[in-house]
Amino acid sequence: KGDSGLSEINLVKRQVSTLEGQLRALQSSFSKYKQVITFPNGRIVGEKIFMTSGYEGNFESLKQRCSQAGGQLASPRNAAENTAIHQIVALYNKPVFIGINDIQTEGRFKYLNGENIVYSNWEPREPNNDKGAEDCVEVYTSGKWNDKSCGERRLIVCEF
Ligand code: 291
Ligand code: CA
Repeated sequence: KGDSGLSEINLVKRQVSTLEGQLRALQSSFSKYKQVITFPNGRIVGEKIFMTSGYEGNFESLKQRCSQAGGQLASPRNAAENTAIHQIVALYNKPVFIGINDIQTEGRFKYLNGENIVYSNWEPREPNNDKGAEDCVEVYTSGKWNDKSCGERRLIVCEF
């Protein structure tokens, strides 16, 4: 046996340090790719990426486009996520529909998965279900929310 245990250890040490170098290179490459893909139409918050393609359509059409792309309509669950969406709204100067609605039960706003919302950012006096016909939610250029008819056309923002 002799010193074969020691040379095994040295072999593993060399492999670890090779992997450490490869990991550092991958991390720096990944961080550059994140910068590139978010310029200028995307934002990263934690694990989520928010992105617009510039497409505009009604709620159903936006929902379809996002899932077709492997994501879903942006569904802000906290202030940081709302800020990211607001920044995209401000960039285009166009309000967006988000993945929240009260289609199922008037006045009970839910995410697309049916869960009750955990965060909101309503404009004062909203939601008002104007004309009894507002079940979708738009983010104004102020970042505040308004309930709006799902048939209106709005800018798309998906989350991935
Ligand atoms: C008023 C408010 C909103 C409402 C909106 C729409 C306008 O804001 O009552 O809560 O969602 O009217 O009813 O609809 C159309 N088609 O213009 C108006 C300010 C932008
Ligand atoms: Ca409204």
